Amino acid sequence: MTDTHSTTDRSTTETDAADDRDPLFARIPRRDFMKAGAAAGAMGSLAGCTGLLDSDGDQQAAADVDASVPPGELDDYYAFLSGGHSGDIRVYGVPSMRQIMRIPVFNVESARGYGFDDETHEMLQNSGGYTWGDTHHPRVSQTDNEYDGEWLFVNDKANGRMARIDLKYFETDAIIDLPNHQGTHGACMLMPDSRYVFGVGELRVPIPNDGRDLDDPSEYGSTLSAMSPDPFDHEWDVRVDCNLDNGDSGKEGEWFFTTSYNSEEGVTESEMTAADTDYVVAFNIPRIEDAVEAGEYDEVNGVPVVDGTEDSPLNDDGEPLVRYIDVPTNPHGVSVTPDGQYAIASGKLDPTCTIIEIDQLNEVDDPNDAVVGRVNVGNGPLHTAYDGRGHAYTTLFVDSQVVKWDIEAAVDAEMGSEDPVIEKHDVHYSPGHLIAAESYTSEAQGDWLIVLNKLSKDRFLPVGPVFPENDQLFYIGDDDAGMELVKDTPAYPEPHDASIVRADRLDPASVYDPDDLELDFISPADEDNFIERDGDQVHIEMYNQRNHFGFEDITVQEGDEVTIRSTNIEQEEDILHSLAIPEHDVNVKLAPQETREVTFTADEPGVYWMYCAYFCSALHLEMRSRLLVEPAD
Ligand code: RUQ
Ligand code: CUA
Ligand code: CA
Repeated sequence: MTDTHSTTDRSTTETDAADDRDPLFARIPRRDFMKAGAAAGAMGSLAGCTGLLDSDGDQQAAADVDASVPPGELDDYYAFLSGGHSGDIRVYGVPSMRQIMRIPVFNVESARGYGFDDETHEMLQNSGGYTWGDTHHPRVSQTDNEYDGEWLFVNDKANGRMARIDLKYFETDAIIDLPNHQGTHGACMLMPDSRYVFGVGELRVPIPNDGRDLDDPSEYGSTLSAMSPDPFDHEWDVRVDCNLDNGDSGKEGEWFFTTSYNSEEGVTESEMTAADTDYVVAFNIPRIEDAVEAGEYDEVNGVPVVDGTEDSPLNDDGEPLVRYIDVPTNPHGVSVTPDGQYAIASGKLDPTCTIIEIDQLNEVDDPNDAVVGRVNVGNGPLHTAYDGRGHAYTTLFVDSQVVKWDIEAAVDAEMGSEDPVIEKHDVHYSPGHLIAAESYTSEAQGDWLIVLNKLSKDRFLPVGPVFPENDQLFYIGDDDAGMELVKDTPAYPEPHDASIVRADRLDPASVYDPDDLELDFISPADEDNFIERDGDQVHIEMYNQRNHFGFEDITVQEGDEVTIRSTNIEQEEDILHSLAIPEHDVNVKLAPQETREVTFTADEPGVYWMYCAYFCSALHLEMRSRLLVEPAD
């Protein structure tokens, strides 16, 4: 053993204040990472490393990194991964890559009763009534360019929505339907303080999309939508003619960047790939706010829409609202470096990444003069992450590799040079996003990197023609040894992006605070528990606990509309109950101190056993009461 390294110790040194700030931090056990030099040779070949080259051009062996988290120990990081068209968010621990939880967002999900109780059902109904969504970009709120652990926001690429997840409860608590979007793709907040949540509209449509201009694509457009985080409200849109794809924020509260792959304003693949260049679109947020303030907008679908198109009079003066920077054809990801200096766009159809110096946008007349570098990374560059030590890591979809390159070297090198490339590492296979720990903040941790591969091919036991994705964990903390692949993790389709957040930045509740809930707490006191009839509506309030519901029998009439409100009065963490009613599609989760309400129609006479679906005690199966539905006369 030649060297010892502990990621936990590292975070402790950097943030001693965290120990005082957050009692959770103290609960995270210390783990030592052993890097055994003796094992280095074996690991190098095991990892299939194609490339860290030393000065003589010889391949170096990667070091051995232990990413295991033994039973009973906790991870150093949370990773929040999007579930793609599963519509949810998955929570992993890093580095174990154990899936700890799923958070349903745009999907109805029975294990957590999401979409079944009246509140979550109405939230889904009131945001369009869709039964699915396509989550891509989960982003955690920041204060001073650091994760504050308050909220997670995520887009719905399927139906043009944004959702907010409350990280106190790991639950979706608000969804906004963006009326001028069809397909909200990129998602991010305005940094440093998450003042706006941005949803980036990908698919160009007529605005409003009410039957006008059906076959006149030149009239279509896209918008960038801005929402306030809390309360979660839609504030304004900016309209552009091109499409918009991925997005990321500068660190100074001024610029927000998106890519556009359809500057052609085409509708077919060949039209959308016709031009040699497309855009990075840079939105000047204070200028847009001024325009909104001055009433310089049209209201469309109830939303102030500011004209940010290239010919807009608002873009005429010395300080345009929106700047259009030419980049090689059909770019995809754009991400801002942890120091806030550069926005880096990945070329997708072009083998380069383009480096834009953000400060320059306030200086130059021609926004193309803000382009300070272009590095040739390889085929199909999609997304770029950072280690905080001056390196960028870009996924190469076509080459099935991750390429590590030096950002300053790329600024110094000639445009299109390969020289800044340090290392290329195979991944398995066809990577989309990659995410380094806290790389979306100014506090990039530089230890773990997750690569989200679209194809897994031969990496797991076969499960039929629908393959899992492959989320690969890399250790990137040792620049001498190079990137090291440490884990393959199968993923249900299909994660796109993620945020990796130091565990001590979150402070989740383990039981509900009844004051946080809209519905009143129902105690076991007699006066709290009642069955009330008003015409053919029956309202029931009852508590529940191990091992019974507040009423042993509830009798209603065939055709009654029945509302049951129930509180799980347990104070002990991890003791959940539920209220499930067979043949009535009723399935409400009740965590400790939680109150929920559900409404259904008792449309068939008979006996129905209301039961608890969480295994809550040895008498869990006996935790059941009867719903007696009397036949109508
Ligand atoms: S975008 S990799 Cu939303 Cu790249 Cu999926
Ligand atoms: Cu309560 Cu099972
Ligand atoms: Ca194009």
